Amino acid sequence: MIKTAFVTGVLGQDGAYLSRLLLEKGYRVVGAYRQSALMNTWRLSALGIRDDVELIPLELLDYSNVQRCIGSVKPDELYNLAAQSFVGLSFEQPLYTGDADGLAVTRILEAIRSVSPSTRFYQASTSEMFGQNQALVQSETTPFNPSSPYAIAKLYGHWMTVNYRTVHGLHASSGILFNHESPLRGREFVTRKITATFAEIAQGADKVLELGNLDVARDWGFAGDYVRGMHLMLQQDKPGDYVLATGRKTTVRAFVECAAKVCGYTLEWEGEGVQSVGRDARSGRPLVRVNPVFFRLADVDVLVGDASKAKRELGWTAEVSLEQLVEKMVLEDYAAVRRGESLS
Ligand code: NAP
Ligand code: G4F
Repeated sequence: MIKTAFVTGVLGQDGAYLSRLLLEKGYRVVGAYRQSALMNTWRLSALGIRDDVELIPLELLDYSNVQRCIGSVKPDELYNLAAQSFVGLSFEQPLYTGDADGLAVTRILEAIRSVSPSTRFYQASTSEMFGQNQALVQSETTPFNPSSPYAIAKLYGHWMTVNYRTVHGLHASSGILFNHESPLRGREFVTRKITATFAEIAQGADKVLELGNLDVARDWGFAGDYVRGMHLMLQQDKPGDYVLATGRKTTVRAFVECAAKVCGYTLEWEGEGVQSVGRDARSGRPLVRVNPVFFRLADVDVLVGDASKAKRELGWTAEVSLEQLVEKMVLEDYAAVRRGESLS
C-alpha cells in the first residue's frame, strides 16, 4: 500500500530534501506551505520534484485550518518542519516565533489526536535548545538551557511532543538536530552566506564578506543525511527523542577558511574581535571583516552533538564530511554565478 506523508515547511531546505527521499521510497507526498507568503518553489525545482509533491496551503496559526487539513489527508506520517527558523530574527519577532515554532506544534498534535490518531509525528527540534551548557558534547540526556526566543519556542514544542507521546500514546518523535546545511540553505544562515559570497568574490565581485562572531563553533552536517534520520525515526516500533549530529565542531572562522580554500584563497588574519580582518595571503586584499551588526543579543558559543543513540537504534550516521559539504556548497554557488543567476 502506498504511504502518505504530510510535510509542513515543504518549501524550506529540509522540506525539499525530505520530500525527495520520501518520493524515492514511493510515498505520496503532500507538502504544506504558508499561504500568506510567496509560494517560492525554487528548492523543489532544484531537486527536480516540483510537480511530484502535492502542494496545499496551511496556516499553522489557525487551529481549525490545521485540523481540517490533517483530517482530510489523514497521513501515515507527518513531519513538522515549518518554523521561523532563523535564530537572529527570533529576538526581533519573539511572539510570532513562539506561535509558529511553539504553539503550532500543539495545534498539530491536538489535531492528530482528534482526527487522525494513527498518524506518526516527527517534530523538528534543535540543538539550540541546549543553549550555553556545561556538557562538552550534547546528547538526549543533556539538560536544556535555551538562550533565544527561537530555542525557547522549540523547547516548548519538544516537550509537547513528549507529552502527547506519554499522555495520549501518539507515535510522536522529536529529532534534536544539530546544524545541517546544503546548497539549498537560505542565505541568511552563516554557511550559505559564506559560500555564496566567496563564489561571487572568486568571479570578480568587489565585495568583502561581513560576519559576526567568528569564534563560535557549530557541528555542521549535510541536510541530505539528516532527513534520512527523520524518516528512520518514524519507522521504529516505538517513538523517541534522537540527537542527529556529526560529533565534530568547527568555528565560523575555520568554515570561512575552508570555503576560501575551495576558491583558491589562503586567508591570513589580523586584528582581534571586531577588528578581525581576513586577507588574501597573495594579494593582501581584505576578503572578510567583522561587522557587529551580525552579533546576537545572546549567542551559544559551542554546540557539538553525540549521536550514538541514533547510531545504535536507527543505524544512522552522518556520511558527508565538513570538507565535502563546503566544497559542494561553494561549487554549486560558483556554477550558479557563472550561469549569471542571482543566488537565492
Ligand atoms: P527553513 O529552510 O527555514 O524552512 C522552514 C519552512 O517553514 C520555510 O519554508 C517557511 O516558509 C516555513 N514556515 C515558516 N513559518 C511558517 C508558518 N507560520 N506557517 C507555515 N510555514 C512556515 O528551515 P530548514 O533548515 O529546512 O529547517 C526545517 C526545520 O528544522 C525547522 O523547523 C527548523 O527550525 C528545524 N531545524 C533546522 C536545523 C538546520 O540546521 N537546518 C537544525 C535543527 C532544527 P517560507 O519559505 O514561506 O518562509
Ligand atoms: O547559521 P546560523 O544563523 O545558524 P544557527 O543560529 O546555529 O541556527 C541554525 O541551526 C540551528 C541548529 O542548531 C537551527 F535550529 C536553526 O533553525 C538554524 O537552522 O548561525 C550559526 C552561528 C551563530 O553562532 C551566529 O552568531 O554563526 C554565527 N554567525 C557569525 N556571523 C553568524 C554570522 N550567523 C549568521 N546568520 N550570519 C553571520 O554573519
